[in-house]
Amino acid sequence: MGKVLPVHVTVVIPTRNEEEAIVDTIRSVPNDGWCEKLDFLIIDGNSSDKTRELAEGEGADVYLEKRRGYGRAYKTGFSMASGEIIVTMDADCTYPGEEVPNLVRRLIDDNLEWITCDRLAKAEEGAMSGMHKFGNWTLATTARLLFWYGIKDSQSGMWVFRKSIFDNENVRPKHDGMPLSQEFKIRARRYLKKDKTLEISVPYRVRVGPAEINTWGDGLLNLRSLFWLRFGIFGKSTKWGKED
Ligand SMILES: Nc1nc2c(ncn2[C@@H]2O[C@H](COP(=O)(O)OP(=O)(O)O)[C@@H](O)[C@H]2O)c(=O)[nH]1
Ligand SMILES: [Mg+2]
Repeated sequence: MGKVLPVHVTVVIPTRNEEEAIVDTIRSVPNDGWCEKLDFLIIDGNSSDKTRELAEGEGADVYLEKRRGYGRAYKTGFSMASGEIIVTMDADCTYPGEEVPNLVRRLIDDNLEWITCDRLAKAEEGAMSGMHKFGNWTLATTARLLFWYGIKDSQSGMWVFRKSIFDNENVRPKHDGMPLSQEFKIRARRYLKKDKTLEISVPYRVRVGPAEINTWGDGLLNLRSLFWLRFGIFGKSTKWGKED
């Protein structure tokens, strides 16, 4: 193992009924002293299964965010995270937790502020259905054409970044739903210095546990949100922190 990174890292994970995968997701991130402090912050959207108890059993901090939405969960989590570096991932074993130390090291060594992970180049067999691939391709291409921001995977949910980027209000994503993912990338590329941001390809694996995602509904919502963003129109959204 290399030298201990002198940073406090908080892994923020949104959950909604992820009892089959939350424990393995948390355990997938090495916790052997590679950084000065590592903690896990689970933002749970009213799970009706054992997700919250299981996460607490792994030593994670669990916050019950009763307001619905993936974006809503992240806005709460970002405002609450105590680490100077924030890492995100889904609670479904799709993202490579074992890569977290390398990604954080890269952020520090290359003096970056923000890394987004691309799933498309290294997606494993069966990780994305044909439909899912088509949807991702459509959204990613539309985002590239509208914003010319040079990101390959507009929908990925694994980011590694310094919490200080949010000192700039323009970098804070606003959407309460799934479109927060593309919005965050667009804002990071527009409002941070280009050479402080990077997209890195990581493995993407088959989901553990049932997905609640509504393929068509979420796909169309993402597409519509891209156009709204492009023309500077913002839909209704709740505020940044724990409470409105
Ligand atoms: N807190 C919270 N988490 C959510 C909500 N919807 C989805 N999630 C979590 O967000 C992550 C991404 O959702 P997922 O179903 O994997 O979407 P996909 O990866 O885009 O297919 C998972 O860990 C979900 O459990 C929600 O309304 N509230
Ligand atoms: Mg997922």
